[in-house]
Amino acid sequence: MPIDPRAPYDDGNVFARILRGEIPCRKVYEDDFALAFHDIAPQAPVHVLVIPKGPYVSWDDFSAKAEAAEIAGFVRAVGTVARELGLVEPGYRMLANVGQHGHQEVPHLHVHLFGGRQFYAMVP
Ligand code: D5M
Repeated sequence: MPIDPRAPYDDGNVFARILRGEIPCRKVYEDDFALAFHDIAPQAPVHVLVIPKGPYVSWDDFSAKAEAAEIAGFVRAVGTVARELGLVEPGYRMLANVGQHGHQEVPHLHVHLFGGRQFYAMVP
C-alpha cells in the first residue's frame, strides 16, 4: 500500500530499523550521510536503494527541510554508489517514488538505482 505522504516520520519503518541495525541488509555503501543496500525484490540485475541517514519521509520533505550538507552528501553518495557498482558505463536508471501517486511504499526517502540491462522509455 502506498504511504500517506502527510504522515509524520515513523521511526519504526523498515529502513529506519535497517539504519539502526535492528534488521539486516545487503550493504553496498555507507558514509556519514547515506546507506546503500540491495533491494529485497530486485527489478533489474542491479537494484540498489540509497537512503539518507536523517529521518525524512520522502524526497518532498528532504528537499524542503534537510540541511544543505545533508542534501549535498546524499546526492554525492548516490553518484558514488553508481560509480562503485560500475553502472556509469553503459548507464543506469534512478528514481524516487513520492507519496500515493508515486506509489511509495516505505516511508523513508530512498532512491532506486537500476542497472545491468537496457531500459526503455518511461511508461506511465
Ligand atoms: O519501494 C520500496 C522498495 O523497498 C521495494 O522495491 C522493496 C524494498 N524493500 C522493502 N523492504 C526491504 C528490505 N527489508 N530490504 C531491502 N529492500 C526492501 P517504493 O519506492 O517505496 O515503492
